[in-house]
Amino acid sequence: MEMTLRWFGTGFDTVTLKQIRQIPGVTGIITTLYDTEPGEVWSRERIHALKEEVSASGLHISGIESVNIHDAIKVGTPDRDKYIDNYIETLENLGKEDIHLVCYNFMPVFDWTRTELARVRPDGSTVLAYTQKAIDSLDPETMFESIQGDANGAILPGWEPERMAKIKELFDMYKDVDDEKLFANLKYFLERIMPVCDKYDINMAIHPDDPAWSVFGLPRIIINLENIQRMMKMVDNPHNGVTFCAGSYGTNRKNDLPTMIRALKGRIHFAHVRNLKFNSDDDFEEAAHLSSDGSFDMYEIMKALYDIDFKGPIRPDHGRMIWDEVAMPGYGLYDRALGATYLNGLWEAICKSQR
Ligand code: DNO
Repeated sequence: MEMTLRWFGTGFDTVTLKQIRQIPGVTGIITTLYDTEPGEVWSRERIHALKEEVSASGLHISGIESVNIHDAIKVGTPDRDKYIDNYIETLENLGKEDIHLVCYNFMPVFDWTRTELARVRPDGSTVLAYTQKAIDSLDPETMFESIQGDANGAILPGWEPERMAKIKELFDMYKDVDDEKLFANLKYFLERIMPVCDKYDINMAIHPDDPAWSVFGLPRIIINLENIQRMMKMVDNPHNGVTFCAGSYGTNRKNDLPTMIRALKGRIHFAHVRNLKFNSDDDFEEAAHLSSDGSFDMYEIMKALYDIDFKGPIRPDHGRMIWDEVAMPGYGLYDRALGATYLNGLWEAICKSQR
């Protein structure tokens, strides 16, 4: 595996490449062109400039998170081919710039959903949290307004104010889309992009729906092993793989994370590893990466990745806000640096004990 950190780019991230370079064992950057809209073509020039900026800091780009999918593709509207053509052009430009990993998601309307961005934990740190009660008693617009104040001025991926401004329109677009339709639209998209992925050896790594169940009545399909296997079988190409996000699949306590990892051998192209603490089945908060701070056994997760001979990029995921840092919720420097160091420690111990 290669330890990486997500970075949103100059002007969007409070964390600098120089700081990331100083986290021991982190060599790769997972990034994006944060100011592009879904459906837009990424020019080769801009990708090249991003690459140069990252390599000037002594790091390199290990993958893109995300190239977002236009709603027309997810809904399957008549103009979807235009947006798929653009997506293919972006993949082509990434391939020409020697970038071979793309993380994306197929969640309708929202990306990940949390009901609080700054829940205070007993140690005084603040974390992202989710409680089903809040979702059941709010409409999405009210929820956006209620969490926006805790975003520390950052634009949260998937919760961009322009999108939220047309939220009613977005919900309307999806009114006839159920799970089956979403699967069919995903298949259509994957079939069209696989030739360019084959040509440039680009691994597509779908990110799970977070939380791993339907929110606000919207369909959500990338939620468990059965559905991932269905997705991989319907377009059976090794470039059609997954981002194994422990914190997202782990929201559903029926998902046994180490078993899932072992079953996905060869098709996990990217791993997000973090811990959650459950207060009940439908109330959880994000914890430090350390096993004893949350509900997951992080050793077993890393051991499963080791056992499947995982060679791709891995990154610590949402961190707590600690030591008075002010940053995008989940994406400060300090706790993710602690997370990377802890995961690297587990990995070293696993490797040495297996010799
Ligand atoms: C949340 C992230 C997601 C992820 C996208 C991938 O913090 O893991 O926003 O980047 O779902 O497209």
